[in-house]
Amino acid sequence: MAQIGMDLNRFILEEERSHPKATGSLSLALTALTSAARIISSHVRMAGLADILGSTKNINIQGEEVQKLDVLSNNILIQHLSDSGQFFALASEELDEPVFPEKGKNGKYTIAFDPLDGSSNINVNVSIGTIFSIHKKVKGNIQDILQEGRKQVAAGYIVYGSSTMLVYSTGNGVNGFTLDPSVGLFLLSHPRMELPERGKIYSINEANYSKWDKKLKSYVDSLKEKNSSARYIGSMVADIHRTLIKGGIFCYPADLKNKNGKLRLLYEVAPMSFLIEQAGGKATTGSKDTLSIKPESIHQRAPVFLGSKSNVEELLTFLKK
Ligand code: AHM
Ligand code: MG
Repeated sequence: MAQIGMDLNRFILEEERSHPKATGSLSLALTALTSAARIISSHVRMAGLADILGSTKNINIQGEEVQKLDVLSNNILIQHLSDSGQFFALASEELDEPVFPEKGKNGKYTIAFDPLDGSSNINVNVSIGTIFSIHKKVKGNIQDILQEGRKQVAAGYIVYGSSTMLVYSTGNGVNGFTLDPSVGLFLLSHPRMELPERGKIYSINEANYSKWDKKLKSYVDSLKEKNSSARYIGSMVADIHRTLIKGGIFCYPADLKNKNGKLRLLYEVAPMSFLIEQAGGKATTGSKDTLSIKPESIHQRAPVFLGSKSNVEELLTFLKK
């Protein structure tokens, strides 16, 4: 059993040792990712200052052009993940097409990521995050990126909140690590995260109520008659982080305007569903298991309802009525 305070790199290596056939590639892949996360975190922490220092024609004090944080985060991830040599293909929310790094020709994995989710919240100092989803390379072509969520070998997020935390799973439970900024290490702070069987919080953008179908309306109406609380940050990473810890339900449904919802299957819905399931919860589109959808394109969207088992099952009874 891993000890609270264990360094993430040691945790990754110990997990690897428990798989006798592991070659170390996944450990190297995760290590590259966590290095990028530490650098992104330090930029996010400077966001307010960077804006002030960069206000004169966007040139900072070092004479460099100040990049928008989501572009910067994307560049940092592309560079670290490509240089690691572990990734055959990379897909990012910020890029129309996938990248096949020169150094990753023999890489065993593909990765899809949202470099800075919830970036509209940067200017108001609200939590934002990075989300990632890793699959094995199968045939060595673009189709390898378009695999079902169920086939993920690792998934997780980094939340840049009141502290920076990395939460991830390799299919053997979910563990959370908090960045100690004084030494630059992620330390195990939340071992074996598990959702409560039921929670009282529901999280949905109710401004879209008039566009929902009537079954969803009646579900949300019913919650108001019960002992419920509403919380909606508008940063998926932060909303999911709360859901993992406190339970309840998070929803981004399809509606009259967004026929497939808003969130992207590959780098938002699938990795978060994987974590929620690994922590004992449940994830659905309302009609099927989110992890069983075979993606057809990189930026495809999907409706999602996820959280504590009992809350999601209750929602499904409304949707079936
Ligand atoms: P982004 O990837 O462009 O930042 O958009 C995704 C974000 C999620 O973090 C959040 O759950 C959702 O958009 C909020 O959308 P809305 O403002 O429609 O409620
Ligand atoms: Mg996003």
